[in-house]
Amino acid sequence: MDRLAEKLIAIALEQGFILAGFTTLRPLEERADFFSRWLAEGRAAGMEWLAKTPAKRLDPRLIDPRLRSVMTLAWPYIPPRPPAIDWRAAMRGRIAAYALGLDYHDTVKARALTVAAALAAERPGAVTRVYVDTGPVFEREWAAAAGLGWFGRNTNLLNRYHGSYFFLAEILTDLGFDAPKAPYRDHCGTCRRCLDLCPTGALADGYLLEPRLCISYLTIEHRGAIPRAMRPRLGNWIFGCDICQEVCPWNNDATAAAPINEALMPPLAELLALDDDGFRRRFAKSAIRRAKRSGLLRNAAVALGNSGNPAAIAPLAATLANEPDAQIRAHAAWALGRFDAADARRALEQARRGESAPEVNQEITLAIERAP
Ligand code: B12
Repeated sequence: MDRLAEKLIAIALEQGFILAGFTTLRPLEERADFFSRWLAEGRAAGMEWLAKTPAKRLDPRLIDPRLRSVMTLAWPYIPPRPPAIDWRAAMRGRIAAYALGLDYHDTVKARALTVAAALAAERPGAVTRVYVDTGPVFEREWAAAAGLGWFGRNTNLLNRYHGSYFFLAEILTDLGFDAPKAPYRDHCGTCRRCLDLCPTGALADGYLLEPRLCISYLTIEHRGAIPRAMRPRLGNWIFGCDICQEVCPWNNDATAAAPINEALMPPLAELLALDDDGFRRRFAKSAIRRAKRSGLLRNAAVALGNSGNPAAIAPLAATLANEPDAQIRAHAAWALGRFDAADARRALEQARRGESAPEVNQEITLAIERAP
């Protein structure tokens, strides 16, 4: 490795990155068929931005023809260790560990920009373009090619010492850096825990994820109604999902050493009561704002329905009666329909008399009929 590469890796580690490497940019020809099939099958679902510039995603030099190589970086986050409480009794939701604290798009990008600035200081005039999930870049592909880890069966990038609880960032540059001599070996072996234990069956052999079944997609990216058949399967996940990482043996040690974190399980009724201002104040700097208030409260209503706890009926009834957002009312109606209880039925019948949105009325009717 040349001296500049070594120096930049040292700077990246000083900044707090745990892994850094380099590789040469090239067209990802071996992924072209896979990706066009993936798009044609509608797997991008509501993430229409994934389909926008497929050629650039497959060949970053189309972003800027001067680009020659990439420095890839991994930034760690605290693995999930929720308190061992019965979420149904406590009516607590579950959020993915990556979403705790400040939004990584901002914090990690700031650190990567510092590394890019160091590169530019060493080689004045060098072109640098920094991404942290902020452009048409197949981030895991470049990280794997740069030797940071292997493409796991759960489709996350995995490293033997760091598992997968890290974010990826890239500095694309016109400088030439060498790729590692040998690829990082695949260590999934015959393990299929992520495939077997995904509650919605979103993962299949062949590094294949079906976002339309993935809880992470449904709770973060999906807009509009959550398909009825999927709602019971979300359990209490209200933003993202960590199951395919939690069950991965390469994450065991890190998880066991992590502190218990109450914030992974926010009280559902409290979330359901957030108005626009409350949502903005609470999540202004968090990745959770991506779901918007409408998505997060929709998810909280579904989780309260899944809790089976009769104490959830009162907050759901209040939402059905007073919530201005029809999508949230519709999911509150569905959730009330999960309870075989007189007060849930009364709330539904009362709401039906004043409800004007057809999609909410339909949910109310199905809920009163206690349709599956
Ligand atoms: C879209 C997206 C999602 C979507 C789709 C996920 C997916 N697997 O594609 C949804 C919303 C579901 C999602 C969920 C999550 N995501 Co996400 N996501 C992205 C994003 C923006 C693009 C990914 C992408 O290009 N998908 C397109 C499809 C085609 O990818 P794919 O289905 O995995 O297909 C690839 C493989 O199948 C591979 N392939 C095909 N054939 C073969 C053959 C062989 C031999 C091999 C090795 C590979 C291979 O090629 C395809 C292209 O790489 C990236 C950031 C980025 N710009 O790269 C973050 C990113 C992948 N996500 C990230 C994270 C943290 C998550 C979650 C863990 C968040 C959470 N806790 O809820 C989950 C994990 C779910 C999972 N198992 O993937 C991190 C992953 C970090 C890591 N260590 O890998 C990234 C890199 C963001 C970041 N900057 O850190 N995500």
